[in-house]
Amino acid sequence: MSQQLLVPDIGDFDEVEVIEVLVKVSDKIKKNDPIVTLESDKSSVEVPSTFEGTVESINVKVGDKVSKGHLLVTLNSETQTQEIPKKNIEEKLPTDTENIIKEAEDTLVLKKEVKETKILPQKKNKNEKIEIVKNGDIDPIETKEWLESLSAVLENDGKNRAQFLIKQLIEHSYKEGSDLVLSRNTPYINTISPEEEKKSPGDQNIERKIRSLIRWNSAAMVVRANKKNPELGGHIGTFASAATLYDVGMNHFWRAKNNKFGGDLIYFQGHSAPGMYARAYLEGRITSKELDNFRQEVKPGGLSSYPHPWLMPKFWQFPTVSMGLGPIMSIYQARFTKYLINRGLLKDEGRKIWCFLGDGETDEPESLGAIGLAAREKLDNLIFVVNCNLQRLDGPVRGNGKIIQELEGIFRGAGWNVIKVIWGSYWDTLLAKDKTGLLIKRMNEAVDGEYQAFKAKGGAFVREKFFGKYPELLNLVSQMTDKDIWRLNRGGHDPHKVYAAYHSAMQNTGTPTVILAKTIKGYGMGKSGESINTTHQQKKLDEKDLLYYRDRFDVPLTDQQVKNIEYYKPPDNSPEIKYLKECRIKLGGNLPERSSFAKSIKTPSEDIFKAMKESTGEKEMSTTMVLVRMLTSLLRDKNVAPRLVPIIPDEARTFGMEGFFQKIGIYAHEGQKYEPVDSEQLSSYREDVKGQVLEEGINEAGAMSSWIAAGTSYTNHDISMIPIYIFYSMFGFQRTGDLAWAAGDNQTRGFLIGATAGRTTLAGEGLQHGDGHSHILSSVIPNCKSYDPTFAYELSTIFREGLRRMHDKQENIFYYITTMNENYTHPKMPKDKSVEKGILKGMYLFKEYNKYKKTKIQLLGSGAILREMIKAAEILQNEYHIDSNLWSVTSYNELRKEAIEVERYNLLNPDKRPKKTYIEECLSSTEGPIVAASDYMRLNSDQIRPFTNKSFYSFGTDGYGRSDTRKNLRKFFEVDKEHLVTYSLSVLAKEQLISSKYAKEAIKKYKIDPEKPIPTKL
Ligand SMILES: Cc1ncc(C[n+]2csc(CCOP(=O)(O)OP(=O)(O)O)c2C)c(N)n1
Ligand SMILES: [Mg+2]
Repeated sequence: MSQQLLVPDIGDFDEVEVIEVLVKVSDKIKKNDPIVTLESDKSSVEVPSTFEGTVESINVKVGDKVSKGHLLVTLNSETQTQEIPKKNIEEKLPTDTENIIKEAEDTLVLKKEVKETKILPQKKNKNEKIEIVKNGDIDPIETKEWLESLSAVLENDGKNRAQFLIKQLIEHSYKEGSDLVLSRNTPYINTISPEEEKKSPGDQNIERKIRSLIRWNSAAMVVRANKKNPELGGHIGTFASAATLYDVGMNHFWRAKNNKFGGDLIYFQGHSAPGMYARAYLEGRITSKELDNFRQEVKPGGLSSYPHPWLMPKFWQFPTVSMGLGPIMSIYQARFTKYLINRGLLKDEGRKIWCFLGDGETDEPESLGAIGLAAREKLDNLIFVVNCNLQRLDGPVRGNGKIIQELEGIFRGAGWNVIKVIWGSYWDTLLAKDKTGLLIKRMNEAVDGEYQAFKAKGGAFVREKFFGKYPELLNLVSQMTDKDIWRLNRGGHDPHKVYAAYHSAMQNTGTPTVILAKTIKGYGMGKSGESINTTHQQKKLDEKDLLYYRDRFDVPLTDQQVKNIEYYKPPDNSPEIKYLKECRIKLGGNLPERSSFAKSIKTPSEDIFKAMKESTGEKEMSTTMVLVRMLTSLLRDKNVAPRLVPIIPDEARTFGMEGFFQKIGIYAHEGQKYEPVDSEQLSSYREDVKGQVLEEGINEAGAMSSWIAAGTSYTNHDISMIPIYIFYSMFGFQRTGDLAWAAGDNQTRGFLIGATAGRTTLAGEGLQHGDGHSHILSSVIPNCKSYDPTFAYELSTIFREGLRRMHDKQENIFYYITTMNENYTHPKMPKDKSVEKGILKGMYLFKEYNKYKKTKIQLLGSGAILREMIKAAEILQNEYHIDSNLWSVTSYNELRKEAIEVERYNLLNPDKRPKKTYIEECLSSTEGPIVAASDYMRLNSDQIRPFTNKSFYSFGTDGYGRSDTRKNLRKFFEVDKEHLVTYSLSVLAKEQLISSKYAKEAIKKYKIDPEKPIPTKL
């Protein structure tokens, strides 16, 4: 039977243009196959078929304007008529909703029951004096009874029942009107009780020996480097505090990538790098010569100061040393792993993402800023380990408080599974022996400033200041020597406790886990750096300290060897090395190790980009729209389509990308539990567990982290993805520049699109939005290629080349491209072969004005300002008889990079024939001075000034932006056609090529005020 396919509800648009008809008569089409592409003045969207069938007739053609209800095609269809697909909302209520309803119902029943049976306590007379006895307890006997009841429950029915009852009590107290905020904190003791601890299967003796050797070698490499040259620096204290945390992971938990398994991903804390090298040395992956080249990276074979994949691309996977970036990137890594799994692109192998961070590092907003997302998205593949050595660089992290408790509250509140590893096994007996509850009380009371001092000042001090506060506690330790007290260890240094915590974290499902491990900064460094405020920067140990360190960890070196600061590596057939290697073999291989087995993605054919290379005729469109059109076309390329990862920080509608919502869906790990309010519309907000778009909300740092995760998927998941992160250009490099730098280090491959770009192009938004410098900022990143195209064919040429270089040829570069929201017509791509090459190299001759052959000028225009320059060239020709070469400069950054390379070559090869820079190739044999202008600061075009050997004048948008019309803004910043004409005339006069009267006349004609201050002062 015949079915009519009509234009569905397309939102607030009417009379939209058909820009593509994607079917032909007698084509067989399936449901959801695109029929036509419609384009409003802001966005383009494909209309999918709502039934299967054969096309009988087509009722529209390209260029037609259609509205809702317009007949598109008639189909001969076997199947039944179907409306625009409504969401697959199951009749059944989502489980969570059911649970909420059930909980509410239970509450009602409970409330009723309680009402009936409740014996109301005698209300206390308001004026009655309540006597507060010791410690705020008005009725210690009653307290005792309650506690005894709880103990009985714990003993008879276990901790779950006890927890249940406590939860009931809390809920009940709220229902009865108590508004006390009950603490999100648990006491200052380990989360896992000794009875619940999973015992390590490892050989503790041998593991201690191995750990001691790693400790020694890592300290030795820092000390040796600094002996060689104190400039080199390095850290001993961070790894000294974290050695056990890493060792337990390396020996028992972290699985490497191999041909059977994708590998766990470990974000190592930047300052503990020496420890990773020291282990790799024992494993035979790094030589002693390389250890001696720690922090001497200029010659090949040096070891990088911190984890930098750029510098050690076969070793380090994640750059973490700019504090806060590791944590946020790891969260989005865990989320992206789930994204790949949910989209069916990656096998779910239960891989984990571990991130190590310092307790001081948690003060970085990036460290904690995304923990809500991790809980919301149920990232149970994520484990944070916070090394709580209570110190940062200058001193204590929370001298007056307790960082572990603070973090516990924050993470618990966000919905994480929190495991505190505070006390080592030596404390277990004491805690069990203490029946007064005073030990926990004292533990709760002492602040981190005190805990730091306890580990700096010895056992007698701890006896006096910690236990000495209560006679009962003094009594508790009366049988212990000061040495015994000193040996009371911290959880993060106890391999049993750490093993139990890691094991428990591995079992946890439904939430991310954070392990808060209490350690000692500079553990083992003695007087020279254990738990003192200067520990962080300690990079030298004198002979006495080294001997102490050796003895403390029983390193089998003679005094002389210690004095020589020799490394220690047992023979390969020693039990230690065999054990170490066996552990890693069991866990699949070495860590850290970076590799990639990803296949390249074939560059899409030229056809996909064909439409972008044609003239748009009368039709005006912005480059942002061109980009969206191009992405829509790319979604039809079977190689590229599944790999595209559009990333948007809540701006899809600004950029006209809402069409993607319906077409490829928004990723949502729980699918869509509600019918979206706009479900009838073509661009309805469709969330889907297989959704492709990462809609990040207002979160540029998160979006950038997602982009990095996707752009490094080729190495971390062995599948290349093509992330395209689109943002307000002002909130890109300026906002998240450090992440962009880390992305370069990480060899991220993908596109950053600075949309609504240009200081005068995003007209109404003003000072904080008008971007006139993002290209300067992007220029500082060595492997970032940035472009400021004007026309559709320029943009599509650059984009295709990006795909070819990054994803087909697998080059470690990324692209920053600015797109604008100003609508204008786009010309056809010039035929000349040099154009494509020029677009990619940074400039090409757009047009030559050569009518009068008297006076000539070189005009360089970019991005939004190229069109002003075109108009200026026409005025100069028509009104002043001045010829010009008009160049479209797509990238000053690219031009400069090439020029400095050529210049350097020429200077270093004085006897060879000098090479020509591309700038020279373009400009050296041309006539007249150069006038260059862009919508960015003058510094942008000034970049090529030294390479032109000509008079060069830059114009740009230096100064704070402001909101106004584009015309007024361009006049204000002096980059409108009138100013460009006037400045050109003035430049020609200065070069004595024409009389100055023309410039003077133009200043008058265009009402330019020479007295107006420069915009940087306004
Ligand atoms: C963004 C950033 N700011 C500052 C530093 C300098 N810095 C390096 S380590 C450090 C202290 C680290 O303390 P913490 O996070 O507690 O780590 P720990 O060494 O104690 O394990 C500081 C301030 C940095 N690396 N990154
Ligand atoms: Mg610290």
